[in-house]
Amino acid sequence: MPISSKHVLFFKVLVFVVQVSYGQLRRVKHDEPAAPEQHSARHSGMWNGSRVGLRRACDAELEYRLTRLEVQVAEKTDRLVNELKDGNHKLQAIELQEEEIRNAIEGLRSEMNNAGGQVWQDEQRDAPSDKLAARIANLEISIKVVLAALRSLTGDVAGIRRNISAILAATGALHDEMTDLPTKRFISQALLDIRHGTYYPPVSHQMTASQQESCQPVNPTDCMDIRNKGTSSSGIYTIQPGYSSKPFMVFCDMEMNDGGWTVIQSRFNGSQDFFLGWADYKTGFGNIGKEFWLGLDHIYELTGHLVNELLIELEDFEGEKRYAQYSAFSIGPENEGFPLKVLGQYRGNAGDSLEYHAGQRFSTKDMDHDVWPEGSCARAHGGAWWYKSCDSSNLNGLYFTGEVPDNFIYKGMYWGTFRGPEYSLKKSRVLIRPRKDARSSATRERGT
Ligand SMILES: *[C@@H]1O[C@H](CO)[C@@H](O)[C@H](O)[C@H]1NC(C)=O
Ligand SMILES: *[C@@H]1O[C@H](CO)[C@@H](O)[C@H](O)[C@H]1NC(C)=O
Ligand SMILES: *[C@@H]1O[C@H](CO)[C@@H](O)[C@H](O)[C@H]1NC(C)=O
Ligand SMILES: [Ca+2]
Repeated sequence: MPISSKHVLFFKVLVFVVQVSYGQLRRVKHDEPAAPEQHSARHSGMWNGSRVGLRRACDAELEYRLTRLEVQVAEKTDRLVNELKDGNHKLQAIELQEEEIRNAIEGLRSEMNNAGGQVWQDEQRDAPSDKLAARIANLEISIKVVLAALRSLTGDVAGIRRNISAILAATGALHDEMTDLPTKRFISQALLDIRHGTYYPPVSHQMTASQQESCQPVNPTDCMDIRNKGTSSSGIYTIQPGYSSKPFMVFCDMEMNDGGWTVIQSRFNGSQDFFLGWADYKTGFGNIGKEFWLGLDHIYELTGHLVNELLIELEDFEGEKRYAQYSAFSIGPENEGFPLKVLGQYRGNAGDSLEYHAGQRFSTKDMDHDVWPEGSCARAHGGAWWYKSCDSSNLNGLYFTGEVPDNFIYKGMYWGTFRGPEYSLKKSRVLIRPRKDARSSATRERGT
C-alpha cells in the first residue's frame, strides 16, 4: 500500500518525541543521586519521592519536558491538519495513518496515566502539584482534539470519495446521452435534405419490430431497396444501411441486369488517383458521379450483415466488355482488416480472377496485410486489394492505356483472366446488391 513518506516521517517523529519525552521523564526520576533507597525503589518498581527537594527538581524537569511535548504536539498537529486538508495524499494512506496515530496516542496515554498516577500519588502524599496535573490533562485534551480532527478529515475524505464516484457516474451517463444526440453537421445535412425533398429519418438500431413498422418510411438501405420502391433510373441516391450510423450517397445502377446495384468502384479514364493509403480506402475517395472508391466502411455496412451479389464489369481499349459475377460477397470489419470473407460461385465471361483473393485481408501501400513476408504487394503492384502473395487481379492498380511496359507488369488495373497482368484495362466497375434471399433472412434476424 503506498503511504506518504512525509506522513510516516511525521509519525516517527511524533512517536520519537513522545518516547524521548517520557524516557527523559523516567531518566530524571532514575538519575537521582544514587541513594540506597532509590536503588531499592527502582528494583521494587516504585519511585520514592518523599524527599521534597529532590521532587521539586524533578517537577521542574518534568514541567520542562511537558512544555516541550506540548509545543511539539501543537506544531505537529497544525502541520498534520494542513497536510490532510491539502487532500493530495492517498486516501488509504490517511486511513492507515489514523490507525497509527490512534495506536501512538494510546501508548502515550497509558504512559501518561502511569506518570500522572505517580504524580498524583506524590501529590496526595506531599504538596499537590495541580499545575502539572492540569497540563497533563490539557495535553490529553489536545491529543483528543487531534483525534477528532483526524476523524472528521477521514469522514470528509470518505464523503468526497462518494461524491467523486457520484460525479463520475453522472458524467458517464451524460456521455452516453451525448453520443445519442445528433451532431450539428448531421442536422444541417438533414435540413439540406429536407429542402431538397430527400430527407429520410435515420433508423435507430434499438427500434423494436413494431416501432419499425410504425416509423416507415426511413432511408432506403441500399439501391435495391430504392428500386423495390419503384425508382428505375440510375443516379446518385442517399442510402443508410441498417448498420450504418449515418446516411451517405451512392451511385445506383438501375438498368444493368434488373438494376438495384450499388456501385462500390468505378474507373474509366484515370482522372482519379487510386494509389492511396488506408485512411482513403477506409472512408472512400473520388467523385461518386465519376471515378471513385466507395470506402471499405460503407462496403462493410452494406455487406457485413447482408450477403450481396458481386458484379465486376470490365472493358479494354478496343471496346470489348466482359463481366464476372459472384453469387455471394461479404467483407469483414476494419478490426479484422476488411477481409474478403465471403466469395460465392463465379459466372460470367471475364474468367475468375478473384477466387485467389478469397479470405485475404485488404492491404494498402501503408497497411501491409498480405501473406508475402518479404514485401508489400500494395507497394510493389501500385494498388490496394485483398492481396495474397500477391494477385491475380488488381482493379485499383495504376492507370495505363493498354499494354504496360515490362517493369509495370502486375501494376496496372488488370484482370488476369481477361487481358492478363501485362494489360491495363480502360474501364472497371464493381457493383453489389443484396441477394434476393438475403433480405428476408436479414429482416428476421434484425426483428429478434
Ligand atoms: C521512601 O523513603 C523513606 C526514607 O527516605 C522510607 O522511609 C520510605 O519507606 C520509602 N518509601 C517507599 C515506598 O519506598
Ligand atoms: C457531497 O455532495 C453533497 C451534495 O451532493 C454535499 O452536501 C456534501 O457536502 C459533499 N461532501 C463533500 C465531502 O464534499
Ligand atoms: C475523365 O472523365 C471526367 C468525367 O467525364 C472528366 O471530367 C475528366 O476531365 C476526364 N479526365 C481525363 C484525364 O480524361
Ligand atoms: Ca507483406
